[in-house]
Amino acid sequence: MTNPNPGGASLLAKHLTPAVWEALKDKETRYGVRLIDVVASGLAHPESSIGVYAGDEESYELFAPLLDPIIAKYHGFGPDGRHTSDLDPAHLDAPNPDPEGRYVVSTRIRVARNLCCFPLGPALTRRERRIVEATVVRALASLEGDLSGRYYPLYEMDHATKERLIANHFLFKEGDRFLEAAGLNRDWPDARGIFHNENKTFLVWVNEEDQLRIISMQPGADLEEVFARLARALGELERRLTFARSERLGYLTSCPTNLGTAMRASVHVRLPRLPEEKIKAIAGDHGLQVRGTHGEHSDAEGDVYDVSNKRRLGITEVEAVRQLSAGVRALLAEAS
Ligand code: ADP
Ligand code: DAR
Repeated sequence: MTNPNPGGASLLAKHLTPAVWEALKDKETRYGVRLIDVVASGLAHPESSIGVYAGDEESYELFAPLLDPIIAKYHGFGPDGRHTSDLDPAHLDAPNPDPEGRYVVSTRIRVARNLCCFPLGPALTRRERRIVEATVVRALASLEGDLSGRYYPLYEMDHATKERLIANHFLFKEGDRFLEAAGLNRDWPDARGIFHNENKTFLVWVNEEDQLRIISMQPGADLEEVFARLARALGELERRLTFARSERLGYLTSCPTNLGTAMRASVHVRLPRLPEEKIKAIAGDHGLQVRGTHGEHSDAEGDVYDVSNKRRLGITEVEAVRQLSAGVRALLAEAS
């Protein structure tokens, strides 16, 4: 089990001072979210890198004395910032960095979304979570063309199918200790599931860490094609659903690391000749983070690394993908 924060203190530990605790400990949002709920995961797991999860939109205002410094540290985004989005594929200039497929195994771009007028995952009741599922599944059922597909509720999925989808990077893992402590796995597997099209290039996770994780992915390094499919899908879903977002923070998510674009654009890249520390150094120089072959809290297998944008707030979607493109080019230049 990897430690996401070897040796370091979580951002919660750094910013939950006695003064902040005194100021916020008796506050409660209209959905009943209290400070102890927001910090529960980081208190249960001191090895957390961040340690907090918001229970609703109001949490980001009511508990701002704790959450704003954490947001500023992670995203470099101050309390007076205003997030802007740009999902126009015409603005993206990110030609395929590996057209011969020598290094990049696959590309995946995902965004998190939550429905407006509901709490976020940690504060959803079982009934609310089922309403979210039904609302999202109804919207997905009306998608057409290459975005059309089928929804698979988790409780109907046999173990072998689940394991195969997880191993092939299509389905979320289960039992994350940080999500468990945040209350995000409550009533599992009720109202959780996955939607995907025929060839699994467009997928939507329902009620995992966020209420939707909307994913475009395919083999190879055609960042522009993956981005265009995601942008098209988001346009269709925005016509059918109203997502939680704020002027200041963009799209709202349970973990503050996912605010703003809520986008993680990643490549699986095989780099057998580069030491991991060198890969992390080059990625870091380009604002990128390195995860293992099976995503967060996993190790690399067969020299395949998950390289993705770190910042999601105060940067547009186009800028995030351009950042990934530039970082991948730097890695391939070093690897060849
Ligand atoms: P998230 O992407 O939602 O933040 P994870 O880091 O756990 O969460 O990744 C989710 C899944 O997506 C994992 O199975 C991971 O291996 C897979 N994944 C991430 N990037 C890629 C990629 N470029 N190609 C294929 N699978 C990927
Ligand atoms: N492991 C938790 C979450 C960090 C960000 N990743 C998310 N949100 N999946 C931590 O605080 O380290």
